[in-house]
Amino acid sequence: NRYLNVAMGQLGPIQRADDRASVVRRMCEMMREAKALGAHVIVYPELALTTFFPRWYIEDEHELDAFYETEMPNAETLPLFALARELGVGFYLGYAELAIEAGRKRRFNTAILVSGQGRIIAKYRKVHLPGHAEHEPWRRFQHLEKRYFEPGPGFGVTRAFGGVVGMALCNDRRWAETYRVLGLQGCEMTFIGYNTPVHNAPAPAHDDLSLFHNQLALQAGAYQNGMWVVGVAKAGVEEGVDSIGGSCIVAPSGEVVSRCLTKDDEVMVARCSLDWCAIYKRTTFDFDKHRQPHAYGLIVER
Ligand code: ING
Repeated sequence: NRYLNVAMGQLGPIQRADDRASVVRRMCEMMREAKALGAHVIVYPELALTTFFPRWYIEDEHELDAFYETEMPNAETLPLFALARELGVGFYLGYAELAIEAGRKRRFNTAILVSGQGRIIAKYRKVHLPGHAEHEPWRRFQHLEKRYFEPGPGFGVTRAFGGVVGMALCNDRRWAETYRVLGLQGCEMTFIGYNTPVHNAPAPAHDDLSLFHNQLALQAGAYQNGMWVVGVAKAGVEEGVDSIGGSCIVAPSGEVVSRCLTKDDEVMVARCSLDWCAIYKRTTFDFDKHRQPHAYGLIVER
């Protein structure tokens, strides 16, 4: 049995004044906890180094740039990479990426996969950007991911931790296509960090269902593709805005095998048998045997 011991590194709120060093200290403490619990890898949230800045309409470009990383690792995050190498624990980390490509500034909502040797082995740029691109003052708070990020090129998998691992970010988890594209590449476990406000301005009636919808999406994706799914929140009240917790680890059966119970920094673990994927990928979800792509054209037409 290929067991992968996974830790959720759920973060509580990060306030605007909390510098990256203080957040990295929190994450290092959680990595030590995860190691003590036998974890091989720890999953941190989306945009884990700063407060969720897309909640604000930021006009000054320098003010906006301050929330992005121009290189990774960098001075602030090096301690996390060093600890990963010292403990032999890998990690998934979400952050805002500012890349200068062909002389142009490009901004992505990014996640990286780092090995137990402290080396970046994969990078993912968020595909599904929720919210809006222009200032909408009618909202209690903004959700300007369509303004502050470009969509990434797609979903890939990496051989790591003894299996086939994939990455996604936050809103990606609500779209069946995310999991299917990973599943078609043989993905056995997907890491997904998220920042999800309890209040969804366009549909306030859904606020009471925000935890349910989070878990529903993760469970459906896992079961329908015979893969493990690990969803990890940045939770609690940041600058007056409350975000859900609900971090959980879902088995290929669709069952939740571990969850965080608070809305603060919290480490919870699960012993995940990657071999458990096979009984779903070889029966109910044997894609080659059962799928009918000729009937699915609408999904990729604009
Ligand atoms: N956040 C939210 C998410 O998809 C959202 C945005 C909330 C969209 C509720 C729709 C409904 O979980 C991010 N960062 O994508």
